[in-house]
Amino acid sequence: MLRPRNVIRHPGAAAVGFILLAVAAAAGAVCAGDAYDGGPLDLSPGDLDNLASGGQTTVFDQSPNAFSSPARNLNAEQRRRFDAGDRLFEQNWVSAPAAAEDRDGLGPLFNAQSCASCHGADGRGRAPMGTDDSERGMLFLLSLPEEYRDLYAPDSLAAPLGGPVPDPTYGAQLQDRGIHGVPAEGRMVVTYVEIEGSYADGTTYTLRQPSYEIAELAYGELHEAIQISPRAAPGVFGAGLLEAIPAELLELLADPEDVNGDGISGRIHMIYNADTGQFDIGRFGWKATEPSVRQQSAIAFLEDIGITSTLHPDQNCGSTQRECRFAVHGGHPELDDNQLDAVVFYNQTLAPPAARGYETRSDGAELFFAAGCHQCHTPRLTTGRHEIDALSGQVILPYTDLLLHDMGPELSDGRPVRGAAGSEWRTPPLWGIGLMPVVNGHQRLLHDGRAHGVAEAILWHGGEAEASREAFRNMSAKDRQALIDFINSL
Ligand code: HEC
Ligand code: HEC
Ligand SMILES: [Ca+2]
Ligand SMILES: [Ca+2]
Ligand SMILES: [Ca+2]
Repeated sequence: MLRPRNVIRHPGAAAVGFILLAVAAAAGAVCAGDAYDGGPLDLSPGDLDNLASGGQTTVFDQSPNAFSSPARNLNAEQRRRFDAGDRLFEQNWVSAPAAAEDRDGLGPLFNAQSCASCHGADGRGRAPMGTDDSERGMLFLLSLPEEYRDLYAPDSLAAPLGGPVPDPTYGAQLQDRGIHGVPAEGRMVVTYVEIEGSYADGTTYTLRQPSYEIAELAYGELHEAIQISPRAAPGVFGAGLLEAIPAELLELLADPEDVNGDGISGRIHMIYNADTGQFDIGRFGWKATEPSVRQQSAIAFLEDIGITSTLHPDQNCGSTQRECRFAVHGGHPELDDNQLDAVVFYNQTLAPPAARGYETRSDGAELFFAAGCHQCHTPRLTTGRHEIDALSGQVILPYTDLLLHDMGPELSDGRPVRGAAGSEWRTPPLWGIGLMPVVNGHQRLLHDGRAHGVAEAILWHGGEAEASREAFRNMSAKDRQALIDFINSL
């Protein structure tokens, strides 16, 4: 079963993508019938002609609803659960006390009233542009450097690599709204400076370098050592399939010491999972800080909407935020376990949309491999067992290895958290990326939405991905367009 390990760890074998493919294809043949048959090691550009990004779960929909359908292989009972979760994902929470008891408890501090207001149509949020833009698709995470842990988060000392050290007043996230009588913590301010650059053929381009500030602080100064990490809301479809990728497969993809010498050193982000009391692989969030859809959803309810659950029973108020602490709450907890289960099931079973444009993809697919994009954006994986049967054993095309990569100083948020440095990010899945303009009306990419479209996203790649970026910069205009078209066909 582990025979392929020797193959990909062979020093130098991966220096040229196609050599790896050739070697690995042989390994795939040897291993036919083994647990990882159909895994990442035996693919070639032609294999990507397969359009069913989510295996049997795939939906064939290119409309504005493309990210919002249940996995095609759910049964009738599961579809009803999906619908119940869907309603909760879209529901607007209101402040307590309210006649509708099962939907009150908003805030006291919050960023949005529903999950869907950031993950619009289950897709990507957008960073606000300028000062009067009410777009809700982004948030600011806050923390202090590790040396402040014993001062401000002594309880977390017991948990190795515990969560972020919060700001003593503002906590771990900036909430830019409050219920009546509770001042919002502050306002996110994003400004951009334009940077000029050029491709090898002389064609020029402009990138926007963002900077982030917080205005109108309502509770005094932030700690002088505060670190801010801006995050755009990613799409949520396909989350259950990502959860079902076997740990062994991710271990096979990881190469933390870059033993094979290809300049790529993806790392698994191990996260302490309070649910299971053990360390699990982080899979969700831009730095892979959450090990499960359940953990990600429960923290979103608390920090983004202000809704408590059995996982997070305390309101999101800092010790000096008086109005927040004395505000009326919506029950203990505000979200019951059945409701959390329904939302989790919904996110797990939202299907990825099929890829498109079979006829025109082949040149772009070859360039994708030639530029080494596949070294992180792993095209094809096979899921293992998931408690939801429909997600088990699926051959999927997510274009991610779920690993952390050093993306260089320009993409660094300067905020190391848990085991991830400021410049380390999880490879985001690329499935559905070409449908973002149809579904969300924009294609703002990367963790903070700074890139307008695929070309800019690639041009921001640095660190381990510098060689890939340079390969792209050195392509002819025709090849660049073919690669972009391929990405947009996913
Ligand atoms: C204020 C905007 C906002 C709201 C509201 C919000 N989210 Fe998110 N969501 C985000 C951001 C930002 C991330 C990335 C977090 C990170 O990088 O750690 C995210 C990540 C996720 C992910 C992981 C996706 C991935 O592949 O990494 C899931 C699942 C998710 N949210 C579900 C929910 C659910 C369920 C709710 C409602 C309870 C919700 N979100 C509410 C902004 C939001
Ligand atoms: C070393 C690993 C690595 C390589 C190689 C790599 N990427 Fe990425 N890619 C990432 C990571 C990590 C991010 C997220 C960075 C961030 O958000 O700051 C990313 C982001 C992206 C995005 C934006 C995705 C989104 O949802 O916002 C696109 C598009 C993309 N990459 C395409 C490519 C292409 C095309 C290539 C080859 C030319 C490539 N990447 C090579 C790791 C890699
Ligand atoms: Ca609340
Ligand atoms: Ca806060
Ligand atoms: Ca390597």
